[in-house]
Amino acid sequence: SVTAQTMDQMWDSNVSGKENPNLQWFKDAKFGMFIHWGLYSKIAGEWNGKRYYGSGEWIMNQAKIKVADYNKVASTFNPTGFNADEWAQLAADAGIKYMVITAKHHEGFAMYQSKVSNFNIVDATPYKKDPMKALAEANRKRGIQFGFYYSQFQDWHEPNGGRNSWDFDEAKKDYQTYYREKAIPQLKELLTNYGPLGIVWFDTPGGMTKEQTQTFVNELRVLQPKTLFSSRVGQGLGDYKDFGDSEVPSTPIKGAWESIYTHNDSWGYIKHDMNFKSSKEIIQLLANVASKGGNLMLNVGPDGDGKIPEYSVKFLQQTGKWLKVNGESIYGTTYGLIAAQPWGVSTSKPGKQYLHVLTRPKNGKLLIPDFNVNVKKVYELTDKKELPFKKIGKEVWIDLPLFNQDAVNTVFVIEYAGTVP
Ligand code: FHN
Repeated sequence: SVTAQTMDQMWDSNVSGKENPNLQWFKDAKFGMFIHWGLYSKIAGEWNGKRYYGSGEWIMNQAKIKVADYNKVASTFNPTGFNADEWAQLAADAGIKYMVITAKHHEGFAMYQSKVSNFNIVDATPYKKDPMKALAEANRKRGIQFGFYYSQFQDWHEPNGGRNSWDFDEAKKDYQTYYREKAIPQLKELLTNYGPLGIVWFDTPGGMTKEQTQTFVNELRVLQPKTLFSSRVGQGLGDYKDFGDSEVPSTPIKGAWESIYTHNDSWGYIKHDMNFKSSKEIIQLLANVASKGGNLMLNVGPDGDGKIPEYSVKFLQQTGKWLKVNGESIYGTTYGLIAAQPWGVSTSKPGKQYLHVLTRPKNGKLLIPDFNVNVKKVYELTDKKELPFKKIGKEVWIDLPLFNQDAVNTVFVIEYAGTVP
């Protein structure tokens, strides 16, 4: 059987030492959508005729674009193709339970109406509307938790913004001024003007001591005590752990945590091709992350016109189709009690193990080792058809029916009495 590491061994334990009571929805959700959308979506990985591979949202840094030149992009940004209900419906159809969108990325541009800085979508672009109000509403209408990503330290637009800027002299920066004049007031706008937020997703910490971060967190929490803060708020003060980009822990982990992935090598939209994951890879990634006890937040990058690219729509619709019939084996589960096997991974509910068979054994027999419990029945999740099984010592052997190997993971269920040793 499987033992899970506790969070304390994984990262600075939460200073309060107790889990946020509002985490249950998050732990049950399992599947979120990350959206990176900003001026970089319009530049789309190409500047002055030169292409930049990889994270499109870093184009300002990669091409060392001067702030004055980058500001001009705002006057061409007019995403008239944006439709909040379309995005939220796509998320709902994909089986998404929460959505986190970039309110402000490192470029320093606010994708919402900000009174703190006029470098925002309403005051600096011909679009002149605030997409975030409509998007928040469209998600809530569909029961999807809504939240914002905010780059709280890196801000390449501001003279005192942290890290990686090239227009300003690092030695002359006053981070506290930046926090006081921009980051904190903008975060307060987001926590005040867009209704109940499920999450504020910070990225990445810097320029503050542990005490200053604690004060920062306290100031924000009072506005919406139920909102979850991601661990990249820094100093161990988040409500749940975010692993590194595209990182999945190798062993099951207790507590609330999230793996974040983008389906290609970029978070922001780029116009040239990138290697994409197929929906089969995404579904197997989701099963693998859930089998370790965590959530997968998968990124899409809408383009400069406000459209989610066709390739993203396709894999989200296929993922949603699979979840419609197999969602019971993902949503509300905890980490699997059967260690990962050559055939696949498992997830748990009381008295049940869901077997995500990613590769059918050649002899058609599924071995469940160390499963010394009283097995009541085994069946395929979708058609509930019972399967023959044999208990030999501590092993359970299941005769698998032939199934379409090209289909994404097929899920079988073991119902049992007792506790897995
Ligand atoms: O620098 C950012 C990057 O652009 C992207 O937003 C990712 C998403 O997790 N976070 C930072 C790199 O880890």
